[in-house]
Amino acid sequence: MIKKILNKFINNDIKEDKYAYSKDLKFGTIAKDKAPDTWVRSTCGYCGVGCGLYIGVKDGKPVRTKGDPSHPVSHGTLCPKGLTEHEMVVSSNRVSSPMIKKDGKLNAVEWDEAFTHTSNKFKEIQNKYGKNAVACISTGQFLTEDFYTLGKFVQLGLETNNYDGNTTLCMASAVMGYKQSFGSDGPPSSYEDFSYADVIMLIGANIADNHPILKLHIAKNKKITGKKPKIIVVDPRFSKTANMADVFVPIAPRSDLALINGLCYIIMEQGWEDTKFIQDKTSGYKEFRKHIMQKYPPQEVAIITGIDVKELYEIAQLYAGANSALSAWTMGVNQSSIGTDTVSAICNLALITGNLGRKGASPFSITGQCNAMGTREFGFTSSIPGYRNFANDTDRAVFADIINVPSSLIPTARGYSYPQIIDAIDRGEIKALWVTATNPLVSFPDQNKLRRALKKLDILVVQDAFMSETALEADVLFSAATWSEKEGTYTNSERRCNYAKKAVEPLGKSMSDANIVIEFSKYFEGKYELLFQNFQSSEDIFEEIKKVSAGQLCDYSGMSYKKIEELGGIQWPCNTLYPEGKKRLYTDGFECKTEDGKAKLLALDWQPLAESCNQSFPLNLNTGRTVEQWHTRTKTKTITLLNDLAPQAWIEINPLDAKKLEVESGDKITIASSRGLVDGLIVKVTQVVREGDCFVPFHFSEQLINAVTIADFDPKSFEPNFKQCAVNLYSQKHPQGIKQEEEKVVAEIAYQSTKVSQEYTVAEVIKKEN
Ligand SMILES: Nc1nc2c(c(=O)[nH]1)N[C@H]1C(S)=C(S)[C@@H](COP(=O)(O)OP(=O)(O)OC[C@H]3O[C@@H](n4cnc5c(=O)[nH]c(N)nc54)[C@H](O)[C@@H]3O)O[C@H]1N2
Ligand SMILES: Nc1nc2c(c(=O)[nH]1)N[C@H]1C(S)=C(S)[C@@H](COP(=O)(O)OP(=O)(O)OC[C@H]3O[C@@H](n4cnc5c(=O)[nH]c(N)nc54)[C@H](O)[C@@H]3O)O[C@H]1N2
Ligand code: SF4
Ligand SMILES: [Mo]
Repeated sequence: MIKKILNKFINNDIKEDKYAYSKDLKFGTIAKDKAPDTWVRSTCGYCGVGCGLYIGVKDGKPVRTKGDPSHPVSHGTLCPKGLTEHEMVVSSNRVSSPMIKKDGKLNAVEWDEAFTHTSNKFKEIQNKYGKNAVACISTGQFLTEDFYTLGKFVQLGLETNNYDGNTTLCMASAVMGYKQSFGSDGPPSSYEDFSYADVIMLIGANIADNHPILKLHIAKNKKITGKKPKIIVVDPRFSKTANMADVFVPIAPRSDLALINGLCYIIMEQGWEDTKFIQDKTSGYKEFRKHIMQKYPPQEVAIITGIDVKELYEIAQLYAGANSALSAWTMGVNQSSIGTDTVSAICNLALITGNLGRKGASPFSITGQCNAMGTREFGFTSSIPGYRNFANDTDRAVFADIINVPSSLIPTARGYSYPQIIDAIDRGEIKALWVTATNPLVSFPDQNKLRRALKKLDILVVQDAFMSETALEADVLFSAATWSEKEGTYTNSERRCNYAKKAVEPLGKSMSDANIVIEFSKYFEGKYELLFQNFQSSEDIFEEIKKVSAGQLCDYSGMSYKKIEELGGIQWPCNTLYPEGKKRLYTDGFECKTEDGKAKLLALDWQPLAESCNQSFPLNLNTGRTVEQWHTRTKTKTITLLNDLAPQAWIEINPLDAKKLEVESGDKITIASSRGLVDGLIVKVTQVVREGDCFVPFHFSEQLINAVTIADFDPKSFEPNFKQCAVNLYSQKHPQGIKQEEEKVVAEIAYQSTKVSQEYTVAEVIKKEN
């Protein structure tokens, strides 16, 4: 059989480019006609791991990528997306010219026409309805230089503060959680901590699919510490990452906060806490302890989480017994309407056990997009660049002074968040939307509501490098250069600022995002002169970023492009005190940004889901990713290798639910919530998901699962609750869907609608209802 496959690969009749990888693998060489003339050292532009790579260039086009062996993050390795990234640049889905829609069709135009048309429209709207009637959505996939420029223009040039990013769908809860606990955003950790921890707890983080190169750092652990670390995976779904676990915790959907509080209860009950650390480094212990001991006894927590009391004790003992415990999380935690508090609960657990500011000991938010971290520091969305506060007079004055603008220009408050912008469009308050490097028509929850809102706009401007679903709906399209066609920096999860070099010229008429903004600003009287006169190159922009950050927690002042390249990235803070950067925050002598310099222990409560399972919609829908595809697939859908591996959406359902629907793997079914439905999903019958749960990837616009998801947001971070909503499934044999027995529904409703803090305990209510 294997021979047969190999024969197929080396058969000359087969189109060369389609099987190029296999051929290369077989012969261990690069097909001659694709051998690059030069290799340009750069950084991967997909995920927040931030791997170092070389881009192979031939005849002005990227033709290869290969890992950079000297890079401290990836040591020469890349995942399948990094390995095929050059193909993304030359994809047939690219846009090469600005466009304007006429008679329902996008037509290529010159930049001058696109900018004149858009600026006239923006001015007309702002004159009629006020400055804030124009809104902008940015992204975690720009270079820092791009979105620093964009933020500066939107906030200080267009003077609207209705500005937010797709990062609100992603990292906002981590930002707000860190702020609550430590007084500032900023992951305190290093990837190196995966190599030093003796216990690693991965919560709602499927790193095997989504941050694969991180496994390298776990693999090094045994070599360094002499023993394999214990890995705890907390996830309602037995993800690929769960395969790595010593302890798998199949938690009830979105009950993580209760689980963590329960672990804290056991640790304090047993006297396993780190009293000295609590005393020296934290505040609020007394109230925290009282809150936990009153409300989160293990018996209660077992009911909420579905994890046995005995197992809770085992997990608590493992975590508290570690010399250094690392807890790392991503979307299973952030994407929740109690995401912010769940993040702070994870910080609480780290704090009471003294797991902060040491090798291998940290609460670590892993970032998603290549530059999610950069937007947090310099995005000008939820804070003023350099982690400054809109509401703080000094912060505004200092920032204005550094960039030489009147301080009256700096907004005194954050404007609407992403979901609030959509609501304001729906109400008719916002008339113009400028969407940059994000594709809301696939990635935003509750698509019917979103689509209704967007129809009400006077103008939709989309700035994209590819013909995305949202770009297709644009009135004006600004065609952007993408990764490898522009120069600048990305900052990864461990605060490492990496240099991404330009390897080829932008496609057609497209320009770098920073240049689009700078050129556009010239159509608004005096704005270019006020904001961008000094920006003659990417490095000029980086120099301003350095000045803006000097003396702040995210201090870049000691960096330069040259130094970043030499060192393979630099972790902030980087200044005279830490000229080569700093691996960890909150180490000895490095205080939190709270009033007393101490980390806060916070009394936080688990809350039931906004939408409970019920008789019409008795199952819970979980959504997420797979290793081969990137988000809305604009970048991956034309890459043969990736698409061959994951060509279409699927739905994972438990064998018991499959039995109720009388379906088998490969059959097609429909999924629906009270908001929308998706037809023709291919069934994968698997015990990976619990009975009553199902999982669908959100990558595929053809099977738009965000038509089904719920518009329910964390009130502190505004992050959507993407991972849970009530659905039903419909098969050919069961067109009425799954019917849940009455008893179970009653129990479910009681579970969903009862707070632990209320008069009755959950256990009592369930007993009563039954
Ligand atoms: N291949 C690939 N890699 C990517 C991306 C991509 O699109 N493709 N995107 C990047 C981006 S922007 C991001 S944000 C990251 C996301 O990376 P991850 O957060 O790892 O990705 P997800 O698949 O969205 O969700 C992670 C896990 O959360 C679990 N989960 C669901 N509900 C709960 C719950 O209630 N509790 C807990 N504990 N877990 C739960 C899911 O079952 C899933 O296994 O990936 C980045 N890397
Ligand atoms: N149901 C569900 N929905 C989700 C999630 C989930 O887990 N479940 N996850 C959420 C998360 S964490 C995220 S991060 C979002 C991601 O959602 P999106 O941000 O919508 O996803 P992308 O496909 O990465 O969109 C990026 C856009 O930028 C374009 N682009 C690429 N490079 C460039 C460039 O250099 N310049 C410009 N101007 N454009 C460029 C791409 O073509 C693409 O259209 O999805 C969110 N939606
Ligand atoms: S792990 Fe992330 S940064 Fe590394 S190659 Fe893959 S997508 Fe790129
Ligand atoms: Mo994300």
